[in-house]
Amino acid sequence: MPVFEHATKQLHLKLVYYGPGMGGKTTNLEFLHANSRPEMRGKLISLATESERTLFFDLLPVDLGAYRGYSVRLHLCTVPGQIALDATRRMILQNVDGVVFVVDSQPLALDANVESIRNLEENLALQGDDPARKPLTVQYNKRDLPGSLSVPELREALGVPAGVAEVEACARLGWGVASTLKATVKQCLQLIGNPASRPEGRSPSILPGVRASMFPGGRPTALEVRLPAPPRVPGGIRHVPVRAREGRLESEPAPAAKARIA
Ligand SMILES: Nc1nc2c(ncn2[C@@H]2O[C@H](COP(=O)(O)OP(=O)(O)OP(=O)(O)O)[C@@H](O)[C@H]2O)c(=O)[nH]1
Ligand SMILES: [Mg+2]
Repeated sequence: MPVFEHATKQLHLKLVYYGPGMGGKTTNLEFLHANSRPEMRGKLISLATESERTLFFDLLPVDLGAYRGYSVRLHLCTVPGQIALDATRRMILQNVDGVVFVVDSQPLALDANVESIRNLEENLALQGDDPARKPLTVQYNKRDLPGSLSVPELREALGVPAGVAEVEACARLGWGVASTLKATVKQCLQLIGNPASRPEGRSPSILPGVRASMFPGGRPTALEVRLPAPPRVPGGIRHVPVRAREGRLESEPAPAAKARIA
């Protein structure tokens, strides 16, 4: 739910990176942190275990610049993908404005992707949100790995309907990371329209139409989502061009248990 502060002309958006464990959620935030202008971003706070798994969440505040006279402050969060940490995921999802679902494109991760989508739907519904009316971007990550499933294969297996924003990415090298963020912010700003016309405090972030559910076993029929023309998305995130593909990337050695503030 975007928060409007009219006295200071500020607009806050909370975006949550969701998806299976080890899919690349934290890596997205690390890349954004490393490649956004220092004056535009806050500290990246991460609480991870020895094996790099997010134990609680990652949080990165980013100033996006001005949108219709309001400064836009993004609060980017990741959930922990480990199945057991569901209570934490529910807590982090509260008041979410837009979701980035990070898909792990490897064949062995397919079941985990599906499980995570179901879990996202359940947790959104538990807090009273309609999953089919929440701004959403599907990021097909780890496209650099040989043997990855193709995007059409993943789209079909995960039931991603037409109308959902999709981005291919290699978060490790930064491909598609900024476009994923921009696609999600754009949807949120489309919903807001003119911030000055919104009441002070929180407003709901709900799509005006109902798209097909991408959630297996969810709503089977699709209605078109009709949105107004997209507004200009302010700058602030610098996308670093990525070098040529370098083949399979092995995981770096796991650092010791850490609570990081970068
Ligand atoms: N090859 C490759 N590796 C990636 C990519 N994105 C992330 N990784 C690696 O995948 C591993 C897991 O990435 P994380 O970002 O920690 O995954 P996560 O989704 O935050 O995992 P949890 O915190 O357990 O939910 C790390 O070793 C990353 O370097 C990618 O696009 N390509
Ligand atoms: Mg993580």
